[in-house]
Amino acid sequence: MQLPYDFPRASVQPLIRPWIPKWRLEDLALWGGPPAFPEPLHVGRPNIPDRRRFFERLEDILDRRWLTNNGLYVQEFERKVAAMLGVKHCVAVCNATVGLQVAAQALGLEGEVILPSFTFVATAHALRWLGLTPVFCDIQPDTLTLDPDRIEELITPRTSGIVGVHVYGSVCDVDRLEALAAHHKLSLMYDAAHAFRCSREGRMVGGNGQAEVFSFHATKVLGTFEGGAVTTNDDEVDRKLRRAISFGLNREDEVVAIGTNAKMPEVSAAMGLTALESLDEWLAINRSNYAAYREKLEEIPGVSIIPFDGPESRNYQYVIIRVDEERAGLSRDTLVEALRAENVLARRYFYPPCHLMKPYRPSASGEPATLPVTERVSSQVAALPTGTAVGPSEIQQVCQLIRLCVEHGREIGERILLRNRVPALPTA
Ligand code: T4K
Repeated sequence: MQLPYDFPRASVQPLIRPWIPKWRLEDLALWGGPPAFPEPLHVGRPNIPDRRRFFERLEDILDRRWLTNNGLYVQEFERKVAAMLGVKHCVAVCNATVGLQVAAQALGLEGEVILPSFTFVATAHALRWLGLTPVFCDIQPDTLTLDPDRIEELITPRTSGIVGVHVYGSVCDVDRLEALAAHHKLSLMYDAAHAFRCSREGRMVGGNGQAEVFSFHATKVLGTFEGGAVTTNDDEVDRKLRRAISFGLNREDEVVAIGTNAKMPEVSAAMGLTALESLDEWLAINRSNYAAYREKLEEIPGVSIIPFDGPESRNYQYVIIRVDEERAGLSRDTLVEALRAENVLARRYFYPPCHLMKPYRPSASGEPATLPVTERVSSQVAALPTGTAVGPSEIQQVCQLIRLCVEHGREIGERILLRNRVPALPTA
């Protein structure tokens, strides 16, 4: 199809972002000077695929006047994702939050469900929205995923399932979780929002447990504006999912179950299909950004990058650092404040942990959950900008800023304290 307009085809954005080099404590924007980057450097800047291909698909959708409800593009997207992940069924959905809900419903979860507190709040909200009780479990200090050794103590007669989260693409100990779930006759599903194209022991995420839920939100490595997918190898779960995402309809006018509207529209599927064509290129950029950060951060005391080494497939969607306040001389929060002043919009993913958020905090009479690893990690981590909108020179500058902050860690902390001190009221 010949389009009447011309769009740049490039899927990688040109990097024309000048920055101000900073070498001295006084240069920091914390004290009111200009930020290192005139334009903000975001975590989660979307990857933009080939516009011409996308607009061709869009024209086709409009020509055929089939905009949603299991259209041809959704079907093709589902087939391609299932084939890529080596899983039998893929059900495209409007976002991962609702995807988690329809998956939980398809698995028949009820009562209490065990999940990590160290996750984006959507995992907990999805369950709570269905009237389930999230029971928060601690994580392993190395993988940052559900600690299988802490699960059994949380199982009660009301427990119906476990929801693991492959946080940052770090894949849960799926074998041990599988064994635990089987032993206690619990359902098992995964929040795989971060784990598209990640593997464990050579097995792609997608077929673990009874269902896995991916996010294709704009900020994810593969974005469909909003979107997600539930994958499963179980025919019955697939059948229930397809019914649930479309109002519980079996046929045109036969409603056989409680359902919702969780369908992915054609425009999102068109975006997803176009994005799949650039995915390998984006993964390579993410990997090289990760390597550049790792190399530059290696020499900075107290700041470490979450390791993703080894032969596994990773999407490197998030570059996560951990700040050890003792060694770095400044806290994660102070470092994030300093970076944000420089227009490096680092994010505290995930802080606070869910169990300390208002809707999930125990009531005055309740027993507070003790999740020491979660609480420590959550106070130390920050996500740095990566993806196709970030290049090597920007990474170099971000790392230089981190180095500068760590070199003057204690002084920065003291100055911020002084600056924030409320002046005493004059006495009469
Ligand atoms: N489970 C887990 C473990 C998750 O992390 C998530 C979502 C879910 C489930 C639920 O998935 P979805 O229902 O969303 O499919 C963002 C995303 O909205 C959310 O999808 C993601 N995880 C979470 C970790 O991050 P916010 O509130 O932090 O996003 P926001 O709007 O601040 O955007 C992040 C940055 O990206 C901003 O600095 C600006 C930039 N950005 C964002 C958008 C949307 C852009 O440059 N362009 C854009 O179009 O939640």
